[in-house]
Amino acid sequence: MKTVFSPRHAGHSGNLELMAGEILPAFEKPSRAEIIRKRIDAVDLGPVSEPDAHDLSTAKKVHDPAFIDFLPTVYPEWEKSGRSGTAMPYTWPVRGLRGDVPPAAIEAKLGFYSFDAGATFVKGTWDAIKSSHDTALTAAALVKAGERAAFALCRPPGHHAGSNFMGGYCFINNAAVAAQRFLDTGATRVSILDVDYHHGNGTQQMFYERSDVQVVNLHGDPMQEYPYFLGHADEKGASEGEGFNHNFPMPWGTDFAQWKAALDAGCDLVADYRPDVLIVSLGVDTFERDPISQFKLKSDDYPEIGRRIAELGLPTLFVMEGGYAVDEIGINAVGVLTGFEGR
Ligand code: Q9C
Ligand code: ZN
Repeated sequence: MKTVFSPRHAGHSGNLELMAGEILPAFEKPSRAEIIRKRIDAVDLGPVSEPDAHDLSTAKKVHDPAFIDFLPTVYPEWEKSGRSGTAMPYTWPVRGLRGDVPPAAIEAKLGFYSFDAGATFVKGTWDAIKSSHDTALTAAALVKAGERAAFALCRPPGHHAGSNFMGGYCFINNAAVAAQRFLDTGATRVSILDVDYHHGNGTQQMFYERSDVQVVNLHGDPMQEYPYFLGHADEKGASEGEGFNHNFPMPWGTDFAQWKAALDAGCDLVADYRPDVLIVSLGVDTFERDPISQFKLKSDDYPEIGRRIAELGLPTLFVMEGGYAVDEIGINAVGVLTGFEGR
């Protein structure tokens, strides 16, 4: 399997994170991608190439163009207002406040375009976001050109980013942009299967009223788990999109036997939809030793996930999302891919 990977992800580095009353180094850090990259070589998964530059026109079909235009301005404006370090929001236009007027102040704009404090910026963040977006589109082009599968080793991840909001380490929704690109280049139906531990709230929001992108999510129950405010089983899609969104919330402590039953059910829904292409939002934060997650999957389970997905027989784009147990992230993420290849 071919991989697309950009060293420019590394500029998104040294970010801080608000975590249970403390400010800590962010869990979403450069070594995640570097260790996956090394594991690809160690198991000889296949060639790794850098992304081509893509314009943002496809991103602006699934995101509010004003949101996309905002992202590269964040850090320059942050510095212009005399600040340094990590840019992050601290105030949000919740129910009853004005959520329709972007303010002028940079700290307020950060809140206007986010749902939490988890999408943070340093100087190299925009370049990393753009490289991650380019990585997804370049890997999508490989699948479009006839590869059975390709791996977009995206960093930063994307599935928490919605049409006009960032959060949860995510800025541009790489999987959603790839889905739109497939539709714009001949596909009629695309499925997104999100196996990250966290609900892909951004992906769900973007396609909730659309029938051309089926979204299937397996994740921690939003009653207990981040991102909390979306991802319940009764969210089935609306208007045109009714019946095309599927959620499988699971409780803390879920082991592979339980999780695999949800994967089987999700794969059956994908098969019934008969998509032209499958996009897998690949998070491995379901791992038993993930530092911020509460499922119990073991390293041996990940190849099994890949084998099950391969049984669908679909052209498949894997897009990297979460996974914070850095020591095992390469084994687990690449394990899905080697399992998909039947080895
Ligand atoms: N810092 C992905 O896996 N954690 N994002 C909330 C407060 C946020 C996860 C705890 C986790 C975001 C792509
Ligand atoms: Zn996650």
